[in-house]
Amino acid sequence: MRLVTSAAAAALALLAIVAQIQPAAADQSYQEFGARGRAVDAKRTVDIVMRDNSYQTQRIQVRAGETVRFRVRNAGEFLHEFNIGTAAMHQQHQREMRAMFESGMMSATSKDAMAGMDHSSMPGMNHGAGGHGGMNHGAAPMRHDDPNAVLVEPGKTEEMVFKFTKAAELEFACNVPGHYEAGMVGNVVFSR
Ligand SMILES: [Cu+2]
Repeated sequence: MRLVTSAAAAALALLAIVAQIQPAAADQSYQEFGARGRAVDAKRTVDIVMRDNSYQTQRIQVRAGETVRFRVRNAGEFLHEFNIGTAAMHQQHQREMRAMFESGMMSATSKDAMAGMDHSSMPGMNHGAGGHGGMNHGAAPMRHDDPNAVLVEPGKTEEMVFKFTKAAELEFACNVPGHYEAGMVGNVVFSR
């Protein structure tokens, strides 16, 4: 019995280690409450206006099962994000974003500060040859393709269609370094 227990403990410890070394880019946590939506299923469009550094709206109301089209406009002068997740997910994403800023992959005004540079030889970038349209970064942890988040450069508007599959305690937030702390966060409220 003791042997079984210690074996189980060892397995748990190993799991904990494996969980820690999982690449952050593989964060699929959003699947616990949502999925990429299809535009054809969206019966409602919610306009989001972002400024430096706040959202015009502090609260979004949705229903479980609903697909919403978010039209996200950046009326500020800096790069901003509209990301739907739990507080823990935002915290994790803030660490990743900070790393991207520190590495120069992103800047205060650009989500792809290295566009146009030849960085195909950089380790971990995996851009392949050609086809670099600024969005499709393959395995690089750019997260441009996450169904629950969109990065919008100053003056631009982007759309994101998201299906809320299950009620959860969610926030929409900007994880550009310093912005969440400055108050660039709001609540997603599920109504029945
Ligand atoms: Cu921001």
